[in-house]
Amino acid sequence: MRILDYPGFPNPLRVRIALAEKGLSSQVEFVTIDLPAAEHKQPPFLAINPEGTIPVLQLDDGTYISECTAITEYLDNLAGKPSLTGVTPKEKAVIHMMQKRAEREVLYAVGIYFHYGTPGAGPAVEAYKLPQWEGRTQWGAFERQRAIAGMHYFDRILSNQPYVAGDQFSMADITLFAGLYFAAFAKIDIPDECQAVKAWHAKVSERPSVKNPA
Ligand SMILES: N[C@@H](CCC(=O)N[C@@H](CS)C(=O)NCC(=O)O)C(=O)O
Repeated sequence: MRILDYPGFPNPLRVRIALAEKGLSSQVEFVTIDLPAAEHKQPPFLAINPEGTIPVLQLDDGTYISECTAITEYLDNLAGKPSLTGVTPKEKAVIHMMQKRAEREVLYAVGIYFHYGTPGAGPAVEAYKLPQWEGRTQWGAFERQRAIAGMHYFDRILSNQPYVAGDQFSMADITLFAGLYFAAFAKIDIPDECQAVKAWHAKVSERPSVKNPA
């Protein structure tokens, strides 16, 4: 298996944590896509993933799988415990739902703020984003507030349960962790009053897969 990514970016981190959780780190080869130079927006990469984003998993038969959730699901089904995407129908549905909330309300909200409220990933990448327009900064600011509201939402959830989707660490925790990692990079602090998120963050930061991702 090969992973096409760029180390240190939040979405690649999601898959690298999943690989470490599943004990699969040694089974993948990493191929660096030069994101700051916008290699992911050029035709050869767009033929692999039309969204023009990383990471992408390439299987040994040549199949390309994009989307962190799809990649994580594939890896989860390859190896045994711990399950990251759930076993029972109810677990699978709850993890899917909470993952999506962490993705949209924190990780993607931070991403939009990063691209439209800050200089973003540099001129080569930002040339492929929406051009200058009046609402650009407002949209960034709106999504920054959305990310902070998302943190408050997860604070309420984590006040009542140890992990984002219930009693077990799952793909939903990985997504929220990546969202907070991106938030720290974009200088959006976890609000002081979000003590449950802070405690969860400290606990998850101690996991071997998070301390030492693939
Ligand atoms: N929906 C994608 C999102 C991946 C994504 O946004 N990756 C970022 C890197 S952290 C990226 O490639 N950004 C490139 C860009 O926005 O131009 C997934 O889940 O894999």
